[in-house]
Amino acid sequence: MKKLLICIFTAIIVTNSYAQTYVPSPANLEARKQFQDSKFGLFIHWGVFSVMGHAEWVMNNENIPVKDYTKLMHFFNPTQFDAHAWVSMAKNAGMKYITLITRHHDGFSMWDTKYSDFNIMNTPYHKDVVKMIVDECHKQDMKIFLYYSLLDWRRDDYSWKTGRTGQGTGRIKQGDWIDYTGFMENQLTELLTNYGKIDGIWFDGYWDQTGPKDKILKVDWHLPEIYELIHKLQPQCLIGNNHHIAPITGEDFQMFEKDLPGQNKSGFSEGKPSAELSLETCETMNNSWGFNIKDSKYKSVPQLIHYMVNAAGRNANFLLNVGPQPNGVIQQEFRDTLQEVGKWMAKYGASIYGTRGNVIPVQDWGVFTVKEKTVFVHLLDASKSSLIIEGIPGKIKSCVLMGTNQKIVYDQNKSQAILNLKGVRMNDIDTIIQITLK
Ligand code: JFZ
Repeated sequence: MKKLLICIFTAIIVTNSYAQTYVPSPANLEARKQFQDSKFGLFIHWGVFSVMGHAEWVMNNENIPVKDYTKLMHFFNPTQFDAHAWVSMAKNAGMKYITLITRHHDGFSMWDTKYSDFNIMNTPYHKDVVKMIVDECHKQDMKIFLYYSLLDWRRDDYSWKTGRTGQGTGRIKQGDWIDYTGFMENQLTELLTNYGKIDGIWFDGYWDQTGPKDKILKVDWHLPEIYELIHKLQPQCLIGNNHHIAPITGEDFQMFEKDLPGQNKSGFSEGKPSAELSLETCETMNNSWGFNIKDSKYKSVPQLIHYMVNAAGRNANFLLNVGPQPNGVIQQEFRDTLQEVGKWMAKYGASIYGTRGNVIPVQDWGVFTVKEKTVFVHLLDASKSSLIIEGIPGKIKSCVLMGTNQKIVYDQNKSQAILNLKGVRMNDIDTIIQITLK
């Protein structure tokens, strides 16, 4: 009994001290830097929901009972899936990391897990997709992040009664929260033990247990324990959580869903961009995350490049999503767009990779990215004939149109630089002026 009490007290002290005093390991700090340098990633929303072609919220939106939804498992057979082709596609698009759904809100596990029967090994496909993709990423020097949903529309032990969603999936039994959080810890332990190096965990679903108005949390997510577990298993592993509030202790990057940091256009992102954490924003290629056969509202190549440039200028990575089809093929429209973005990245990537944003304030005509002594001016508004720039961190040595020898006429005084763009050939997507400082 005494021993047990001591154990409980130490556990409380350890978790509390973790919650207050998370000190990222040197490996973690280095990983944050590399993450910021990588700038562009591929988000993959894939699972049994893909079979229905109505995106990843179908179970909730169509109130499909658990016992019926479970049947989808028997139809998931992506015979044309080719991990090598997917990772190569991301590489050719100029992406440096992949964030893969391992378990979305429908509770389907895309890997060989001991802790749920609703998993990829019980499909006709019968292969560990997480392993196939992680292995291929390791081979191709692509960083790999794993998306893991805190919310579950299927399990009885999830606190579904207090949830905002998942009320129509026919659950009757009351949740058992300790069982549920233990289940998540077991699954995360598998993911961080059996697959080699994992670069990050991308949590989602926290918001399900907050009041829509009061934002009061209805459950204890056990985040200090979960975050500590992850950092204990893999100290370099970066933790992010799509909770839409200010970062919580133990997190290493902050994410903005369908939003440039600081804009909160979606109304989702209430947390102010953090100055210490790495930032990321994710966006869809059409209007859906998971495969949606009815969605053909594709964003154009210039739109997506603008989004990436705008993210980089605000010091954030861009995580661009695809929702692969149930046969394992990523649709042609997405592949074509990614190929075009890749061509742009091959030409102008030096103005994006390894740079930092927010060094010079964002303008209504564009943004700046900075790398050591180089400032890249990204002019996204081709109607400008001159630019007045305040806050350039040094004296200008040279100023050229990126990728050419064409000199830009400029004048710099103490407070500002004026660039004269008369006669400068504007680029339809992004006119990049490369300034080298003394
Ligand atoms: C979440 C997921 O629900 C979605 O399926 C996708 O994975 C995306 C990247 O992240 O999006 C949200 C987050 C919050 C709400 C809705 C969708 N919300 O607060 O209602």
